[in-house]
Amino acid sequence: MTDDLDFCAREPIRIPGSIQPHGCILVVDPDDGRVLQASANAASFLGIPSEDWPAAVAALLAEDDMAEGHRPWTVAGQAFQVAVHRTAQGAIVEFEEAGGGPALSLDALHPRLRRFIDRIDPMVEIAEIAAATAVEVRALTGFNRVLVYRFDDDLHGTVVAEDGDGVLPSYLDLRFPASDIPAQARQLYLTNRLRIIPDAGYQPVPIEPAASPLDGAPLDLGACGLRSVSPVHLEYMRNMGTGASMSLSLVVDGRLWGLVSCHHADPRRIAPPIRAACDFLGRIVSHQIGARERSRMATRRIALKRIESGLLVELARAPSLPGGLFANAADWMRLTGAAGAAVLFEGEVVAAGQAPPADTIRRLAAWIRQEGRGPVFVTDQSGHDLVEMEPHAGTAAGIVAVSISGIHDDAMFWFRPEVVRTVQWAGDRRKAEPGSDGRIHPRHSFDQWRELLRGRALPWSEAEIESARDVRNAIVDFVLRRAEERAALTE
Ligand code: BLA
Repeated sequence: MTDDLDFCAREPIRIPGSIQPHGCILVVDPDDGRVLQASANAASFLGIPSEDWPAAVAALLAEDDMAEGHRPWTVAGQAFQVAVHRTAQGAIVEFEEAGGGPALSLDALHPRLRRFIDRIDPMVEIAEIAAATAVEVRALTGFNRVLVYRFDDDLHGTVVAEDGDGVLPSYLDLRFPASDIPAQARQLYLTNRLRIIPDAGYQPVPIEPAASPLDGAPLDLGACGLRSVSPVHLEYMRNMGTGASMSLSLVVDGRLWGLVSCHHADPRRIAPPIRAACDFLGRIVSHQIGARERSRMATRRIALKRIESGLLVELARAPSLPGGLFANAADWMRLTGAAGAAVLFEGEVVAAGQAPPADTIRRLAAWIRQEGRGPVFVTDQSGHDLVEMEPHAGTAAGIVAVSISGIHDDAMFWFRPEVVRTVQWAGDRRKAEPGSDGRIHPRHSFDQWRELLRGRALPWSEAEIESARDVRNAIVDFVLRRAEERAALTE
């Protein structure tokens, strides 16, 4: 799949050289008001000839309020929704028709959003927030189907909530491969939080001239709502049976946590004020999810910290580190929620619970050191990191290892067994294949495809990894102190 990812990641999505036809753009030199570039439909869309363009935007650009987002603007007696993006290649002015799509007045939007915020505020589970979000976005926009889609560590995503009217099939609980949304698109979606494609069957409108007169480069449309989208993605939408889409980014702590993805069977426009409300809602939901994740982490940390302090007191009293750990095996394992644990100390292995054989642990420790994977090594798929671990998936598919010596292989380990899972993919993900044109095309079917996932343990949480790191620091001190005491005795 990596080849597909690379292939798709080369799609130059910020510089398509064209826009979608539900609006037009003018690129204006902010210094002299000259129009540098325009979409080929500008004269017909605005209803005025090119000589009149500079006058039509002069007052707009002179306004102090250069906030992002659309506002009403009249050109030659005709009402538009206008947004301005200031870029190094000039001010990009986007025009859309006023009143395109279903309307909801700002007066009605504000109390709606406030009620929504009040509703999700007391929710404890992220799943509840996701479900409420799908319902609210659908109520605001009237799309046939709204999905909340969450990324995992492998960048695959799962549909965790859905609201729909039954016109489009349900994708709830299905997993979509990482290659459906390539890296440069994810990068762009961190800053550009809302995308809309009102008609997947549209004819792109070229930008003329193609190169910016200011720097000779193609016009960067990254910030632009009318940006023409990648043809591969349009093919994907047609294969999925969707005529229109809108997606909102859910960004938590600077990373793309997920998307709210909206679909319609037929073309569908959403007016800028409703898009603005959805964008706002996406930001609120992102914050709420972040808050829930942080509070879950904090609660778990507090519980683990208690176990950790108890264990450290016991270890301080114990005659030796391995002896102390073994005598307190239950707490030792609970520290990270492991099913087994081991320590390699001065060449000896002491293990508790479900752990692989001592020789395997020694080789694992040597490998971690040689490959520079320490001082804290974490995996939930050890056979993937080190082939030798494959036969031991039953005890050690998941490993947290922390080194406790600067010079030897000495280390502490926690293990988790493999948990075999079935994943329901939306379509056979191996089916994105090169066509006769040598390009990679999206798969044609999104029918469920089951895959048995082997060799994987339940992933370690941040709180658990943090707890292993903490105990490592304490033990390194402890080991050093014991060594110094012994040195003092022999002096
Ligand atoms: C973009 N792919 C996207 C987007 C989504 C998806 C949401 C953002 C654009 C939008 O808002 O419509 C995928 N949509 C999904 C997924 C779900 C969904 C996973 O609703 C799940 C419920 N796509 C492919 C292949 C390639 C590819 C093989 O399948 C590459 C060859 C590319 N997808 C691709 C590209 C974009 C994209 C290039 C960026 C489109 C753009 O913004 O220009």
